[in-house]
Amino acid sequence: MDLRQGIGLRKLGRTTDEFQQDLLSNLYYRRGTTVESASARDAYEALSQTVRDHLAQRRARTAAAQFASNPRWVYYLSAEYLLGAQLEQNLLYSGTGEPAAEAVKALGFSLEDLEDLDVEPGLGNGGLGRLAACLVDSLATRDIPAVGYGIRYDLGIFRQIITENGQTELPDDWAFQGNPWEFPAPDDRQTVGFYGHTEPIAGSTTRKTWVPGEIVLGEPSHMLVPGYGTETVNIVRLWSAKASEASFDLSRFSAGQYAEAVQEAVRAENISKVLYPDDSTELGRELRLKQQYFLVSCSLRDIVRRFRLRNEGWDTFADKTVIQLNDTHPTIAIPELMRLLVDEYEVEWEKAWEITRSTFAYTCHTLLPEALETWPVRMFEKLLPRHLEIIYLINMLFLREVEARFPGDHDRLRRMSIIQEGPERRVRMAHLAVVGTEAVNGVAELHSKLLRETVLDDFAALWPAKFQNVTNGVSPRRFVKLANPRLSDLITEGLGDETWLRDLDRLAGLEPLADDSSFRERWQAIKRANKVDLAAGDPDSLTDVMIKRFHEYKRQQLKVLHVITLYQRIRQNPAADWVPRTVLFAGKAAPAYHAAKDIIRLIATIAARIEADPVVSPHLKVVFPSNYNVTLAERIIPAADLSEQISLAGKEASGTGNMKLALNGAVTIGTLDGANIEIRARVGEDNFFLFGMDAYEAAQARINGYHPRHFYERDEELRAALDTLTSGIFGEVGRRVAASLLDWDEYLTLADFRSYLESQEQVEKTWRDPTRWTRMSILNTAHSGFFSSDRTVADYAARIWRVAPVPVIGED
Ligand code: T68
Repeated sequence: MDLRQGIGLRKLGRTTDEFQQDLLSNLYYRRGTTVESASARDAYEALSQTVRDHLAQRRARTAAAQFASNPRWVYYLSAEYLLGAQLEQNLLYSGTGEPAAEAVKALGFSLEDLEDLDVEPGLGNGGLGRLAACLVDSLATRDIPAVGYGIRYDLGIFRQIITENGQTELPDDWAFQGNPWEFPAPDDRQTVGFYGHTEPIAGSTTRKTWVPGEIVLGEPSHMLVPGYGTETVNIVRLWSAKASEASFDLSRFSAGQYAEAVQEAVRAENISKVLYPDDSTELGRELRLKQQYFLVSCSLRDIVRRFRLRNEGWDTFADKTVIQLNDTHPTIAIPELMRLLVDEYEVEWEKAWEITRSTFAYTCHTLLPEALETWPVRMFEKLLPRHLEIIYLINMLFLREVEARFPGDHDRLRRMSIIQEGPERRVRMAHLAVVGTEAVNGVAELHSKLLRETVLDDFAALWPAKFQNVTNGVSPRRFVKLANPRLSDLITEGLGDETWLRDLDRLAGLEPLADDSSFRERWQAIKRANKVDLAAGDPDSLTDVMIKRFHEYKRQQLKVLHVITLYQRIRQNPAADWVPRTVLFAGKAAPAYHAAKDIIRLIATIAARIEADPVVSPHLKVVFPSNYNVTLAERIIPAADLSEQISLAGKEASGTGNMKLALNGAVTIGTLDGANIEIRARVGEDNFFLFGMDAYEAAQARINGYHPRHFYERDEELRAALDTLTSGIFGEVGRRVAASLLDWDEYLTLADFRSYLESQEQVEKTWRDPTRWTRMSILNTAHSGFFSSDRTVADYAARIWRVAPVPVIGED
């Protein structure tokens, strides 16, 4: 039997009977229980294993086909993955949904009951983490040989509870009851060094020996990443830190010093203990740098191990390997690969540098200068002494190149250096990432352009061809098919088949149906049914959603000023014909980001006050469900009428929630920021509510001297809203938010207020005409096909990775 070809597996059955038999085997042999005494958890575990086995068979065939074709592999390095719940997705992707539902029913449960037990691994903060998950989905769907590498945090993004006091954070012990979707692979564990010192090697000027002072083990496990409508199943490999045996101090234990005996082991295992709840603000903690190096060191050794299975020379490494850096978090991979090649495998520095540069590519996800990672040189020196030496050498050679191109331009050298000089010298990770990669991309047209013109302008002048744009995308499987089954069925009926799920441009075929009144009615009825399911407010009200991380640049505070204005207008004229609205906020703030937490608390306070107000509450409701995550997003998005994308132009790199909402027929109110611009260009100006300054006007406004009080004084309603906050009726927190807007207003909220309100009036005018609104909604869906992450992956594959699909042949 030729196991390499994946032959010799008993084919798993897809009929209800066969599925039921497999489910029972898992219940008996793996759970060790019986039909009579099976709990919901037993049924959930047995079901998950049965579904997993179907994917594992495809995985075996995928691995065989991919190995046989000896392709260029895509390795996606990301500190974050927000994979979402797995059961429902894997039922869909394995095509076992129907037999599973039947088999589970025979056990006395429903699929929905069991899906409630399926905990989502919250291994990320926001858009960057969810993008990683959409890209691995699309890589598999496009049959591209790929592995995603990440960290298996014991505690994911904190669980959030919203009360009138704002946000409370609780630990998220997501795998407390085990994770049935994961395969441990202890044989592939790696050893990671930290601290220590370096020693010269006789006869070499570039090679050194690094003698680490601490050793930690990295243990991998992987989750299966199936493609949709194809046989490919790729993996995401996640690393857990484990203490080495030597770190247990037996003599201390014997002396009764129990805590001291395990101290070192605890320190080692802390590396993968918790995800930093950080979104865009730099957090200078040594543990975070340790996490980054831990991910990089384990993953690179695994990549090298896989490469060496074939006994090919280093000359072919970059032909067979492309490593995509998801933001700068894994950028230490650049000096780490140099260290492996030069110190451990004795490759000449120049050769190693050529290999390294043609192996890596870097995606930048921000424009906020404070979000560009830098690390103190002294921290690097202590934790990664050899890497710092390598960075110095890379920098010296790089600056020599700059000097040759721009002789005597010392200011340019200072600006471009990987090392930032000053009282505290720091390593600029974005500069290292640009210098050490073949391609650098932003995540939306405007973002990529602003990167070239502002943050990375000197680098774009030196290497114009290196800079590219790859606009983000989202998985239509998760965010339309799974999240919105009613709409998916209607789309399939409208288009005649389900191929749109793999070819999202086909949604354009819905355009003529926007003029079909019976189609519109059904579209509208689905939106309403989704609102009933969400149960957030009156299903006939305009459901106005702002769902994203809390950050001042995203301007939840602008939405708050709008809500207060509506509140006051209604109170002044209760009998008028108000458009009923349900304003839904959801999202988390970093626990140390006090200004963002203030805004959450203010919203909770306002929501309670409106609820208690008999004059206002019939027309306006504010809701703030706790613990926004992928699962909750999948419930809110299908119910949304209006999508709030109101960041200050030039600050949101792309946004991906904007795409998910448009695909589900929500109409956007937004600024010319990030991917909003591309959404508007596609859905059409008439089907998008635009307001506010553009990125150039916003930058100019700051330069010309921005005075928020000027807007306060000139706009009566704005003044009333801010005075209300200052009056204290919404608590001390209202005062603080008002003061920060009046005194500084970093993100020009007050400058865009009037334009935003006018645009909201257009929203209401349109809403009063259901035919017009529903047409807009349909056209948003019809013209959002471009925002599939399948297209994003195709762009990376063609322009950055230069890889082709490797199809996996099915059994049937
Ligand atoms: C987001 N970034 C961008 N960062 O804000 C968003 N940051 O515009 C874009 O659509 C998305 O990336 C995908 O490209 C983030 O989500 C983080 O979560 C983050 C995490 C750690 C440190 C810094």
